[in-house]
Amino acid sequence: MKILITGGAGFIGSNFIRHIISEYPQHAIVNLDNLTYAGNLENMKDVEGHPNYQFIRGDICNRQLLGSLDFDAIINFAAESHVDRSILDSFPFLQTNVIGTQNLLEAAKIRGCRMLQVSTDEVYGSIEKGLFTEESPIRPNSPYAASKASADLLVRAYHETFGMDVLITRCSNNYGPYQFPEKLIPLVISHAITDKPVPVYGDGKNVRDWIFVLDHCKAIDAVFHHGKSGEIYNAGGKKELQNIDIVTKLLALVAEKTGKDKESLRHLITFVKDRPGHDRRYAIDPSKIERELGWTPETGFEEGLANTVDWYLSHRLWWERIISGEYRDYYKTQYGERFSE
Ligand code: NAD
Ligand code: TDX
Repeated sequence: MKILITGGAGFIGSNFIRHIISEYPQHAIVNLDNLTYAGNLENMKDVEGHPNYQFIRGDICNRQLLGSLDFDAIINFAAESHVDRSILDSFPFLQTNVIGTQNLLEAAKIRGCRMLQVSTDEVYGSIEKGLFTEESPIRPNSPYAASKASADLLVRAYHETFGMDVLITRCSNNYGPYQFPEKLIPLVISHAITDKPVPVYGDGKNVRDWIFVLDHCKAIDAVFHHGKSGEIYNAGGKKELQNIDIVTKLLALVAEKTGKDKESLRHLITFVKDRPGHDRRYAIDPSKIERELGWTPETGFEEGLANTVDWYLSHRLWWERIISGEYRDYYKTQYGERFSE
């Protein structure tokens, strides 16, 4: 089977392609990615030249390009993925996450093929107690989440209207190798290594459910190969933590692995102005995918987090290259005022 994987040069997409290439020698992969600030060909270095792998630089909003490609299924990872950036400027989010997804649906419709949409738990909004199930209403609170929810609605509509073979996965917060250092975990690790202030939004008590990226990839694999058409599957790590606790854990891990002083690293924690519309808690019930497809998260949180810190320590050049250039302007816009306050 020839699978069109979009956004495969980003964090989760690149981990997913590596997983598919090692587990499914019968699948050929076409990675379509337009290499935004978050796309990085270095993420794919180890599969470049593999006979089952092809990279095409292109935009999922380009209908003509999609019409010219040959594939038997689509898995859509391509997205603008950072909530803070969607607050600074939501236009690229609407363009890629909504229009791009619609283009892919059209391309899948023409070819009569299966399409899996990689979505997020953020579409459900915030929950104080209990867990979100696939039946929970969608109540997105950020422009990012609203764009992902809109895409999910289009996927649903194409199934209902055209009988298309579609699937949706909604996963919680991922962490692991190759995550862009604007996201909390790699941002904390890189700042601890370089002794920079670690910004914690608000009171630091917002809760996220964390999952190791390979477990997310295995969930998508299970849904793609065995999921029931038209269905939504939640995937989560069953590991809820307040931000301040995960930040403290990461600083302790960096201290342990580098010999830096633990107390000095703790002093890097800087509480800054909160993210507007900041969801208080995400918590997801993955029992449907566990029951129906036999998937469950396999990587223990302590093990996954320690491996992640090791990866950033041994791939310093990878993230140092990223945090120069365009990243500096973004960082100044996003954090400059917050730190001065
Ligand atoms: P990422 O930002 O690291 O990667 C996104 C990739 O998409 C990049 O390679 C980028 O170049 C590409 N891209 C962006 N716009 C494009 C366009 N118009 N055409 C082609 N390619 C384009 O994101 P990620 O964290 O790997 O997330 C991947 C998917 O998983 C997203 O759909 C995101 O919403 C979803 N998701 C992420 C998380 C998480 O914790 N990171 C959790 C749940 C769901
Ligand atoms: O500097 C920071 N300080 C801070 O306190 C950053 C970048 C984040 N935070 C907080 C905000 C969140 O409560 O940490 C938490 C995690 O933040 P992010 O890493 O930005 O992730 P989040 O907003 O939870 O969204 C992520 O999970 C769901 C991904 O970026 C999305 O793509 C995915 O859909």
